[in-house]
Amino acid sequence: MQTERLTIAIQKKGRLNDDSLDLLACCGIKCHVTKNSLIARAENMPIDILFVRDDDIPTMVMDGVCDLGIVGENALLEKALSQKSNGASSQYDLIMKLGFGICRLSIAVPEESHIEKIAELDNLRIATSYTYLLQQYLIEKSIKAHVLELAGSVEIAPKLAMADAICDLVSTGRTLEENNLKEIITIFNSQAVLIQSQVDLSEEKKEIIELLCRRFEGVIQAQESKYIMFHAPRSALEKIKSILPGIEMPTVLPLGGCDDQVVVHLVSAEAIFWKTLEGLKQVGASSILVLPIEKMMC
Ligand code: PRT
Ligand code: ZN
Repeated sequence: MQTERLTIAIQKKGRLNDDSLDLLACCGIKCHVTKNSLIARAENMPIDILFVRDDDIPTMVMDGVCDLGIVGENALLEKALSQKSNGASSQYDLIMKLGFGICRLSIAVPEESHIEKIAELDNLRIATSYTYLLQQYLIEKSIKAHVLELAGSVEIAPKLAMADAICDLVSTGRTLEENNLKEIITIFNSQAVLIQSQVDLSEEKKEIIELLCRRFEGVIQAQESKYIMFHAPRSALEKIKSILPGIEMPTVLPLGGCDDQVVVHLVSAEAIFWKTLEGLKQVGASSILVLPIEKMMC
């Protein structure tokens, strides 16, 4: 009998494509992807990757067409709210946040506008591609603004006098700046997420999902962590513990030929800044190395 293949939908082209493919590759899924691939068969696991528009991923997972999907939380919630307004339920499980595709959905107004607070948008026009997320926010804040739906190039609406404000995704803020707009409030913080269909899956598929989730977690955890190695005087170990976050269990080894010196190895779950390294140096540490971690399994 042929093994059932798990299907994962990812964005075909765009901001989430590279990171989604990298994540799958880091999890050990080997497949050959060409520019025009619509589907790629993993060579070493019973998994098929489908390449689709990001906007279609939530529906494909909710309808059970795909077992898993990687999509921006913004696109997911917008779709879920639109389903709700049509009286349909949105069935999916949010498995985990993936730590990439980080952006925020913000309201912005022209630089020269006197508007500073959200309450001042009462009765004004806001252009957006995210009508449901925006409407939900306006209802929560009891603001009666007119929401104008635009499929793209939302930033241009104030220039064309179509709207007084916009509500769009921001990451660096450069696009707002280039269009002479200033952010007044963030209504939603987003990142890529892994979602799973609620359709009943075979035991085989459940097992692969479990294995994949463990690997996803390992990769994400590894990306956030750093491996640190340095030499230090044995007498400075207590001071070092107060400088480094999460150092309860460092590996301390003798340094060949020096009784009063040790080699310290540890994994830090937090970012390591120059200031921390300078602090270590001040208490006598030397040969300090901070290395990225590729995979991690605790
Ligand atoms: O073709 P397809 O429909 O699949 O792609 P798309 O064009 O609809 O989406 P795409 O690739 O632009 O974005 C996919 C997902 O990436 C979004 O749903 C978000 O979850 C995430 N993401 C992260 C972003 C951004 N950052 C982002 N900055 N999506 C869009 N932007 C746009 C934003 O709309 C604005 O035009 O980038 C501009 C602002 O960027 P900054 O850096 O100038 O602030
Ligand atoms: Zn899209």
